[in-house]
Amino acid sequence: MQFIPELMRFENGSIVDTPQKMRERREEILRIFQNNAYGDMPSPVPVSGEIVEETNRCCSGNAVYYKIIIHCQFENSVFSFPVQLTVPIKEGKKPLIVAVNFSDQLPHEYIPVEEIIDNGFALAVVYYNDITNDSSDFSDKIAAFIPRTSSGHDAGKISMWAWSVSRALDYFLTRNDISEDRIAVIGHSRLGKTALWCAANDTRVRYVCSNNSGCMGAAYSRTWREGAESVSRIYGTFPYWFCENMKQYAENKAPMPFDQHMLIGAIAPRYVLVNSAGKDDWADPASEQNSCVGASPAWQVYGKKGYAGKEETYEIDAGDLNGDIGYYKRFGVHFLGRKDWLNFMSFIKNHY
Ligand code: GTR
Repeated sequence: MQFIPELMRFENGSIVDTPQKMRERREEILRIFQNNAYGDMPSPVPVSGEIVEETNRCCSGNAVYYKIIIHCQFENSVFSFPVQLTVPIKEGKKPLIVAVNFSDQLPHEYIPVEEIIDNGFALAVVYYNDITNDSSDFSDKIAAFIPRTSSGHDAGKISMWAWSVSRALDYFLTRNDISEDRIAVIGHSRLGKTALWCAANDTRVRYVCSNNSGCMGAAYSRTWREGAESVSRIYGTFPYWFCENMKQYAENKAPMPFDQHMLIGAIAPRYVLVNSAGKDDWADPASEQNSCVGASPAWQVYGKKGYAGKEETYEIDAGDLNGDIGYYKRFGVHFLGRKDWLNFMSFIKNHY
């Protein structure tokens, strides 16, 4: 695989060395990823939320649980999807973590609701199959509302899932119990890729955690190693996550105009936590860490530090949660667990 991208250089060759230029570079990077990787991010549409279930008995009386239907108004029809919102019972506006997840079950093995509530966070769960199926079927749910064209960069499924988180935010930000400047998004694996892509596009997301997101998530493709997923493998198995233009890179027919430090860099100067797992070779923990290092100049141009951890590969159960970009490699396998959540909540609180 050949690579041409430099984070801090525009496509026309000029250097990115001021915050204003970085903001422009961000636009360019988003366009590069839309045109060559994830496909277009669908446009926003007017949104409303309808509460269909509510109980204050949640978490043994510590939280209010709401089931809400988000209605997205397209030109001639409405696309609706459910979200679950759990809000601690206490005064004032609460920070919100939106988890885009593999299940609508709650609690779920990936989501320790009670502990999240005890830490003072409101929690919203978006179930990805409610948005569009994780398959090559582009006729279901939101996919049916987005016309397919011959552009080569129609929205892939990751863009659709990311879009839905932003539409849920449109609604959450109308509520008076949610703190608009403390919005976080978390996702695991393919949904960790989704969380990063959502945060890159949506500047209302102040904190993002990609958990074990690997190839086309946080992992730097340039430092790919044997045993890890490659761009060719991921596109070969899951072409529908992406757009058709990615095929040429998967087949090594053209140099890749992006790498994942650029995706992370597009989130600057906001906060990114990259969580890896020691036994998750497929997601390439060392390359996930390398992207953090590679993305840092996007923060430095704002006078911030970016990644503040080690450059050498971390041992197990080590990392840094203090930088603007955090990185942690926990013990164990591909999973979103309690330790990952504790890290994310600490990371957020470190950056209030
Ligand atoms: C794997 C895929 C990874 C990762 C993972 C997951 O099969 O190759 O990129 O996304 O699935 O989402 O669990």
